[in-house]
Amino acid sequence: MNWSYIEVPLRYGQGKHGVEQGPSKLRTLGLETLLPATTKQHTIRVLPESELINSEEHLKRVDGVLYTVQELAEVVDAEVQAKRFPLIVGGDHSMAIGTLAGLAKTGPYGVIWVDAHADLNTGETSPSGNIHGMPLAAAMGMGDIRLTEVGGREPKLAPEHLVYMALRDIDEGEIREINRLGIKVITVEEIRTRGVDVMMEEALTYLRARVDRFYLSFDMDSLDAKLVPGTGTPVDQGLTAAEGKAILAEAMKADDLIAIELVELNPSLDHDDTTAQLAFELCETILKSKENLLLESETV
Ligand code: B3U
Ligand code: MN
Ligand code: MN
Repeated sequence: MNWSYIEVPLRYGQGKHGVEQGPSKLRTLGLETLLPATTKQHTIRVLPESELINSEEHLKRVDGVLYTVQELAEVVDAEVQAKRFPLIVGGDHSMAIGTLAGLAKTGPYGVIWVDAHADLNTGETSPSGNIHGMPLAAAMGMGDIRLTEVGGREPKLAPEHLVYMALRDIDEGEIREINRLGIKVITVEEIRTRGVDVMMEEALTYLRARVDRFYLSFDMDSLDAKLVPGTGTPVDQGLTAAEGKAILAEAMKADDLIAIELVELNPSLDHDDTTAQLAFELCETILKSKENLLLESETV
């Protein structure tokens, strides 16, 4: 398998400084040594703070988000077309507007969204105006046209092609939409009682009945608040580190997985690099997955 490693040092989707340093922190911890030699590396550009003009109350720093996600959409599309497997690291979750739009260029796909939050707000329903709480709504064609039209007019994702995992902090408007659209939700409780492998199997069976490929987006706040001080909005009652790693390992076993994303590491908020270290280990789980090693040795 040929890898693509895409860094997205974006913070404009939320209000806290530091999340833009997620990718450089992972590099400091040695991430580059984990990347196979043939990996194609990219760093997506971010608008300098001095050039930010827009700050709309319901769509904060929207110009800064748009600048980055447009380029990310193009890069993701190009990498998938080149048959490389992108590992995309952030950065805040608004970047996924670009990932979702980029993947949509080559046709339908499923999504496993591992997150404490539903990220299904629009400017109207958002309690914060932060775009990192909106990427899935934008991808489904809901909300401000500047966000929904990244990568083209058509919706980038159908609600029945989405599965949430570890959701537990959902806004009122989001609950309404999840129910109205009938989106599949897998809770921490189910993961804990029935097991990661069983729930991943359930998620994949659900998606495979509808689409022939999927991507997984992993928000660091899917993990329990105690484990991740270095994320912008930690939430209690989340996944254990072992559960998080097992979800990624299970996903990596699937040969219809087309991309993976890790977001919302904020090194400035971290305590003694514990969250960064955990994010590094999650990347290690992804990059050292057994199937990957097998494929690597096959090509030597
Ligand atoms: N749902 C809230 C909070 C939030 C969303 N994503 C994160 N936090 N990380 C919102 O602002 O949309
Ligand atoms: Mn998120
Ligand atoms: Mn979240």
